[in-house]
Amino acid sequence: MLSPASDPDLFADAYPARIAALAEEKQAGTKIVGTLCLYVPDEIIYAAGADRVILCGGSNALIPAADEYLPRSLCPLIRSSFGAIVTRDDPETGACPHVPLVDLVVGETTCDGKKKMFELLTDLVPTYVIDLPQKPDTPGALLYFTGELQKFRTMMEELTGNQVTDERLWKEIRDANRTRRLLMRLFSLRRQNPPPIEGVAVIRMMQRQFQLHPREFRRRLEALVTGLEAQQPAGQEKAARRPRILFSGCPVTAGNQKVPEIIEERGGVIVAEESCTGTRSFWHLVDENEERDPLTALAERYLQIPCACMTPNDRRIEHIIELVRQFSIDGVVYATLQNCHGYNTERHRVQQALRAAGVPMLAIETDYGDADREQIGVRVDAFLEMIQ
Ligand code: BJ8
Repeated sequence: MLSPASDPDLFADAYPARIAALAEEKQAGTKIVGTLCLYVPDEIIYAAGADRVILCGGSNALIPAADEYLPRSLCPLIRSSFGAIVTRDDPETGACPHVPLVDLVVGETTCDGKKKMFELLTDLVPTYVIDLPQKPDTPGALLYFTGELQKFRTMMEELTGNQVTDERLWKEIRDANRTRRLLMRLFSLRRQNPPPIEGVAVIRMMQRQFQLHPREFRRRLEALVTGLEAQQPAGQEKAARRPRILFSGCPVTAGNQKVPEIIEERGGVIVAEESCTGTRSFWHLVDENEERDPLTALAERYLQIPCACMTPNDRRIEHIIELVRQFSIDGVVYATLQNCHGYNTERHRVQQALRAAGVPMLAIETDYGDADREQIGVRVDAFLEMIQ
């Protein structure tokens, strides 16, 4: 089984090369866009001839710089992301070499904390915000979001000086769907018992999805998936069977794998992640029927992402139950960040649905610090023992 111990970070070596490539691209005039959410369609950014990096911060060290501007009652993801931007030109504290390369931050109206953070960002860096309808199933939501994507398309044309033609959009849609299908194949392999790869290794790879150029990510992913598919299933291990865990909740940003690490160090194995560093990033494809308007096809797909900022969010509950069945889950670890009201409040409905399905759940609310590592470990031990 591929584990972080045997292969600490499957795509780590790609990051330094990526920074060098971004710097060269920027020198040559390519615009670099920074995003913080799955709802911003990469397809439009790449169709405009720009490049994209993720700005979601996972480092605790960047939070103090943000606390000069933001209340401590925001989630660590927002504070860390903001900290990376305010320290972008400081060689002492600036920890993310890709942040100073960004020409435009593209935000989105998801949770309140992010929305207000983007307002402060406009004083620091050029920032554009896409308005996301949060009742995705109401009549008019699709039309409204398609209009927002049209405005974003125009914005990208102005930024880059390139026309975002339908032809370019369809090419990017096809390419992004190829990556989604590869991820689907990777996750299908994890239905095996034991799975051929551990969860922490997958999570670290999924984090790279948002840092690397999609072409490079897809090339490496394809090699990984075909390699794993070529392996014979290991069959039941002689050693004790490890409890199969569904990890569900807030995104696991780079630098913040504490909870997944604890689960696997203590004997569980994560076989699927219901998060933005998991199924939410690839579960739905964009319709490739080129007789349609590509922006409508994109809007349709992106509105299906079941983030807790949506209401009602039955789609997410149904997806969790679907994953529990497909991946033969023994227990769900529902891991959230402190002060993330959406995911923390939605916990109750997830718990109810899992109880009705007879699946145990452990809820963990944490931050980016290490102070609660031992305490979480004790709770994970008890949970794994209970479900074994
Ligand atoms: S699609 S999860 S990336 S919004 S953890 S900042 S929700 S208070 S990151 Fe997210 Fe897009 Fe949704 Fe995914 Fe707010 Fe919660 Fe913080 Fe969050």
